[in-house]
Amino acid sequence: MLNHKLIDIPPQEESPLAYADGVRRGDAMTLVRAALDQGNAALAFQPIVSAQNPADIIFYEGLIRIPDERGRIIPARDFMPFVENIELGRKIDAVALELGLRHLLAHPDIRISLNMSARSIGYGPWSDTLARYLRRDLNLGTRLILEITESSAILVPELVLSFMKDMRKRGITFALDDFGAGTTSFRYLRDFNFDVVKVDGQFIRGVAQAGDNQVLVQALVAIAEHFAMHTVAESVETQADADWLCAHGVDCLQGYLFGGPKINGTDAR
Ligand code: G
Ligand code: MN
Repeated sequence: MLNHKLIDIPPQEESPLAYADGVRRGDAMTLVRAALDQGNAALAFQPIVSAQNPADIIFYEGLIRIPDERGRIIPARDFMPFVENIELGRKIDAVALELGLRHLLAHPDIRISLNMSARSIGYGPWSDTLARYLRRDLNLGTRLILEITESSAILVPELVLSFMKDMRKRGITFALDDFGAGTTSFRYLRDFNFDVVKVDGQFIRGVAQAGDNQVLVQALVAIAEHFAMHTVAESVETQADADWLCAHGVDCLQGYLFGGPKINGTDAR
């Protein structure tokens, strides 16, 4: 893992957490704004492999990365929480989409998944970018997977449902990201009818040894199978976990065991 900090938090007398969070938020926003202005955002790609045959790469997830002032790579989890509910978050999604679709166009033999927030559906620059690429290559959608978290989808379920209906006509498939991490609503799970669910990494890490996680993963896989959704396990880090997941019917595996996110071959975890 890259050992980075957005800021050095000074010693604090009063309410260190609130203070640090406020500074981090401001700092994250400044970093993101600068990276977007300077065109410095990049996508890292991580393989998702077949559980039965890990040499078979099913698709790549594109993960947005921005450099800090010293050129170190900052992963999305360190800045997205601070910007995902404001326009900067929409801008990041639009840039990630543009970079991902460009990569997809340049590499006709691969499939790519891209993360999106449900809020971006109504953001002009995001939907215009998608429409522009789909016009340019009528088959591009068949190689595109859009990942949405459930917590994001249930904010605007009607909007997400009609968007999914439209985009499925263009061949796009949909993945429910971080399955199990939020408040899973079975009603929406059924209605959204995702093609793929990605089981959250917190249930996967160490699953071969952890009885609780084994029960939870088996339950999530049973639900997915019932609704004919493919399953991906996130954060597969050990061979023992991979073997357990494969033996319990998980279709695809993603994680450092098979390769971390890379930008042009360089590690970008
Ligand atoms: O929310 P989403 O699942 O899209 O986020 C994927 C994130 O998980 C990426 O930032 C990626 O760097 C990270 N990641 C990918 N593989 C692993 C892994 O094997 N272990 C851990 N801890 N994180 C991972
Ligand atoms: Mn994802």
